[in-house]
Amino acid sequence: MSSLPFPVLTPEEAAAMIHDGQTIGFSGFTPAGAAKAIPRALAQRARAEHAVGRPFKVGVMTGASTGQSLDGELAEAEAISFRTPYQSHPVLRSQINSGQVKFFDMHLSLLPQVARYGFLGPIHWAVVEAAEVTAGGGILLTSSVGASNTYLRLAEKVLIEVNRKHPPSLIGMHDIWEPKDPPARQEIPVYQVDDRVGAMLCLIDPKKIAGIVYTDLEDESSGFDASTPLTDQIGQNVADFLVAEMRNGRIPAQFLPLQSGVGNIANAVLGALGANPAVPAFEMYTEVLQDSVIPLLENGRCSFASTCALTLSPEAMRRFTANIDFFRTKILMRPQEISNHPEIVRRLGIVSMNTAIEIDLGGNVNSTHVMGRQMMNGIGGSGDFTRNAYLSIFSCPSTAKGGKISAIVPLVSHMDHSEHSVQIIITEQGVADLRGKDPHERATIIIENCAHPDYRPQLREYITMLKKGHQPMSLSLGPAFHRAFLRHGDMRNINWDEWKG
Ligand code: 0RQ
Repeated sequence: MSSLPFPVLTPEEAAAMIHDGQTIGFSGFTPAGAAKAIPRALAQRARAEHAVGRPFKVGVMTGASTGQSLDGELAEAEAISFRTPYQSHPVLRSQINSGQVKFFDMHLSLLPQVARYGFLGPIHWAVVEAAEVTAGGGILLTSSVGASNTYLRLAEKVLIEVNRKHPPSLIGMHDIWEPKDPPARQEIPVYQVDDRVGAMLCLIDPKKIAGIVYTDLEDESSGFDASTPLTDQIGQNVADFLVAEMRNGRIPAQFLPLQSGVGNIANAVLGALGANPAVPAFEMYTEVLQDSVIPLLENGRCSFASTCALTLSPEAMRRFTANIDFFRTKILMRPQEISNHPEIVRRLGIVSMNTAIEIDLGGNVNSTHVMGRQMMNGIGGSGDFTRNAYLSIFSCPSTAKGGKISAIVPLVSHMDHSEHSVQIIITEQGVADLRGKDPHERATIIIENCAHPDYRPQLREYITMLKKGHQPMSLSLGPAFHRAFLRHGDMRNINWDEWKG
């Protein structure tokens, strides 16, 4: 079956090599390029061990979130002890929130260097999906890079899933480059979005490769819901704002590279930008490339995309593969350390567009925790980009849960992005431009331009009740919206007297 000097294993044989308590660095940045067969077999193994009363849990590190075969199966088998840096699976999420799984939420760009510095302990295994492996230890990654290049280098032993769904013609789409550690660190030589600076393959000591598992499995990216009038309106507001910035000379006429988060809003924003003739053809320097960018690359509205992952639905992936020679001239996939690196984000002047769970009147953003306690997914790359962007934008619907929750609150219940990094807030209601504004001016603009009309009167009441100070802030009344939701199931019609004192 293989002319390579590595044992060909079944997924079960590969999983049998991994021991309870070990730490694994898996490929996968979103479900794109995630290892699939070995984690499934590992979950089976954990179930079998648990059935005979033996412990079996592993530490799971990836690039970002993954799909059912990795996070899903391992969580359902109760086989995860520790997880970093990002996840989005409902079962794993509930295990994190119940304290069953320890989750370390971190900036995605930092993960590879933190692993190199030894802050996360030894990495016993790298389990990585590849399109091809060479006898000399060259590994052609598939639809993402994530942190695979670093895990492959650091891990004591390596298992490879060679996935035939990904053609060897992917060669040339990856740009593998890793910085040296301080004090030998130098600049990253990416000066333009399409600069290629590294290798096409990850190169490791072939003696570390414990075996290869052959698979034929599609990525588990499901695509996105159809746009709605609400997501379309947010997308339109973002596009209109950027066009106005360009007309006012604050964005150069040739435009600036865009980063966009994942999800339906991000898809709608890119759709609106692509459809707007006033926006010139743009580049993307981003971490995740979604379905909406494929037609934009085809029709030239997006001229080049640097990304960490191709998070494409199976249909979009087939379209990409069928036209791979074209896309090889338009896309580069980089390690998350490079796709999200603050140095490059600042240098290229990236316009970052991410989604918030809630935003407060000071301009602080919560991207991760519902009601301050329940982890949603993690900070992901949003902080890497926001803190260093030329223009940082956060968008979200003005309400959640059928209007019972306001996304604009007096005080965020958890803070990921501070007022010092957040510049523009956009909901379906409008745009709040916070640049150069005093905290009290910000509060008024956020209420009048972005809050839902149902919530504006009570937000106005809040700021009129405040004692003088630099921030629009009350330690007793700030959390009132959240406390009202927890007590009454609705943030509307707040009775301030209930929360005074
Ligand atoms: O809940 O799933 O039960 O319906 O949160 O909200 O509106 O569908 O938006 O899917 O884009 O997710 C911030 C979580 C938004 C995401 C977040 C509930 C809402 C719904 C999802 P349901 P939407 P999205 C690139 C950059 C951090 C990482 C990041 C995220 C669910 O964008 O994880 O930006 N960002 N990475 O009902 C209670 C509120 C709520 C709320 C929304 N105020 N209170 N629930 N919801 N607001 C990606 C990577 O880094 C890889």
